[in-house]
Amino acid sequence: MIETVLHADVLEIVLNSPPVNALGGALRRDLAVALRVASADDAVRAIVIRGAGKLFCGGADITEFGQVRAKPLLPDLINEIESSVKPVVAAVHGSALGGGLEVALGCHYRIAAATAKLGLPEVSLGLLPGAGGTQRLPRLVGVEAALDMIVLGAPISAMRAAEIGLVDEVVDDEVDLAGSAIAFARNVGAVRRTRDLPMDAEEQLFEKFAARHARKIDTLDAPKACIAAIRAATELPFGEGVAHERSLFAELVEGAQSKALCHAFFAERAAAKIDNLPADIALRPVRRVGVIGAGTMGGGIAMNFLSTGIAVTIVETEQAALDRGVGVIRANYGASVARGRLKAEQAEAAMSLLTPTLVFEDLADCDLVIEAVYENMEVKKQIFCRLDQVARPGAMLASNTSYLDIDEIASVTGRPQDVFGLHFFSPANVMKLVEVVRGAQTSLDIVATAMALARKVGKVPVVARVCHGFIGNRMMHPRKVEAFKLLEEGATPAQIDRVHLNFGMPMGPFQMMDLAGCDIGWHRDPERVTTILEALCAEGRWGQKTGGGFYDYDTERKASPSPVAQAIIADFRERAGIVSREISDEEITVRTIYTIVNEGAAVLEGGYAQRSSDIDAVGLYGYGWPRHTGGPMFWAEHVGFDTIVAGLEKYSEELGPDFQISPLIRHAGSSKTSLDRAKAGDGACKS
Ligand code: 3H9
Repeated sequence: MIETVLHADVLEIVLNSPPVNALGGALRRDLAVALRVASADDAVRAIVIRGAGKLFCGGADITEFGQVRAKPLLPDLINEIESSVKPVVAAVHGSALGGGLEVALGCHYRIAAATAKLGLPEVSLGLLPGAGGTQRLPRLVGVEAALDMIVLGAPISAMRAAEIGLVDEVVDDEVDLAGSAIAFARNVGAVRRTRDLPMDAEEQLFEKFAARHARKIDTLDAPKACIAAIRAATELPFGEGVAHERSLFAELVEGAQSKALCHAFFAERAAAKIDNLPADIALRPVRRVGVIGAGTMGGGIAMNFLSTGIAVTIVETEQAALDRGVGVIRANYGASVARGRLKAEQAEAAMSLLTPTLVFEDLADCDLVIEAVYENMEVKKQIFCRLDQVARPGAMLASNTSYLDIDEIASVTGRPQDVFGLHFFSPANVMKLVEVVRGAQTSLDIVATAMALARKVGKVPVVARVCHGFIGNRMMHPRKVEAFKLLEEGATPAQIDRVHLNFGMPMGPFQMMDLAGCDIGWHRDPERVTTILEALCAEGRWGQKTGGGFYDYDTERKASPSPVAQAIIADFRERAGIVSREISDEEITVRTIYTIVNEGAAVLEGGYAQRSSDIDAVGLYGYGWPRHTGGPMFWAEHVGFDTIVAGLEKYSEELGPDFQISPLIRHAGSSKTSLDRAKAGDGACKS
């Protein structure tokens, strides 16, 4: 856990607790012992604390939250570091996050490698820095910079840290950080305790900050508590401020939002794991990726690889489409450069890795080929048939289909073991979710390679099995069906969308349709009107792009309720002989949110997802499900599966005879257990 090396009169203490040097009970105990030994040893004049492996420290051990924590507690340990009469220097490389940065703040000086990141991201776990961070950081860097770091939670670079006074020296990466820190510690004069630094702040700073970030803060407990704790730093002596911070932390850690956000953190990481994967499985090398189709999806997919330094061959059938696709990729990079998110030379480097071509045979040297053409089984089969002739032996062959049968696609090739689904979400260069769809014959090393590759390009991959719509689209399907039925029965688009916005979704179903285009999948015959959607399309209301869909849009694309759309809906009801009725928000919640949960349970029950937290990751990263609820399955467990079932039963008539309550969710509800346990524990519910 702790290694110590004496360099003449400076003791180097190394935190060594893989994978992230999290400050669990054992590491805290060993660090406290090392500090006491150093303080008692006359040969030691100064101390350096650094991390082994790829980072300084990832913070408190999140798995300990909600349990009795062993002494010393982190705040006490950090007080002990700060109280040392011998200078203590933190040498930060990789990351110093959360409790890790709080340890560094307890040290008297901090030096950092140029590539290091420093942050207090506790807010994204529904917490605040609970080991003195809210009291020390504002004393060191000022209230304004502290508010940014603590309330918004984004880590900063070593350079920025030096600018605001968080670190005392930045060391180039080629220079030996430990050596520099030891020299620094040897030469530094007296100790300098952050807790003793003076504190002042302009009173309105807090109000201004809260107003500026109202949208981010509004429904969340942690950002408000962070602001309150920093305010306490400006009003109370250090000791009292720390006590206030501690009580706010204790409240948050017991709260529903923090539990949900910690669940989301682990759900994302659990999703990357493949059940029963042999530890020694060899991954296939992926040096060049082929993308078939340079449309919006193909271009977005290509960008993920280009941005990570992986060469891409992109194939189209016509020069104009190819030029258009390459133009969009170039424009997207240009926009990132203009916004300061990317350097011009990085954009150029990415573009230089792109090979556009009209020659299908150019895919021959690709290690992975991703087909991204429109959703038509016959077209996809033709492409895979051709791909089978062209691709080199061992190449991984993926379809980006959103719902088609991967096994049927694989069946036209002589190598079904190499075929799988790689379902990106639109816009593919932005959305984090990727479903890695494992066909009946897909070999395990392909799945493992695809998962690792997706992580490498910054995605959150989730393993899915073949079913219509896989995990995400299948789970969300009932929401669309019920939203349209509710519209027919008497609800308005704005009412249904409001229920979803209040729930925390970034958009309601009708806002989403207007954004994507109401005409997607429309048969283009204005005379044939059998649904409200067809009625809108027939009137040229195709969504934002035509200035109107379910809502009207002004030139800035700002939405307002549409009397025209309402009249079209009313006319449709009249023709269909439907007498509209008042619909409650509760009914909308049950029919468009509980039904998502129910379908998610059916996905798990059928074995199409490995675990219920994977379904949460899909909701969070593919559909903007509110993170502070933990995802659809976690939220439902919190609400109570029996409550979900009771709601669905109450509206069974409205849901119709085809709607089935998942036996798994019933079982979990009646036995008051989790979905995973219900699935594992009861033979009747196993898939
Ligand atoms: C805190 O500090 C509270 C204090 O203010 C007050 C206390 C009183 N604990 O992400 P990776 C696991 S709150 C336990 O894949 P990377 C992770 O689950 C904390 N486990 O690696 C995974 O396990 P597995 C504030 C942790 O290299 C493995 O380590 N700190 C923790 O891509 C590898 O993780 C944060 O919010 C932890 N703190 O990224 C930082 N961190 O292999 C949270 C990670 O079984 N951590 N694990 O799946 C991170 O952001 C990233 O892990 C980090 C490394 C950037 C450090």
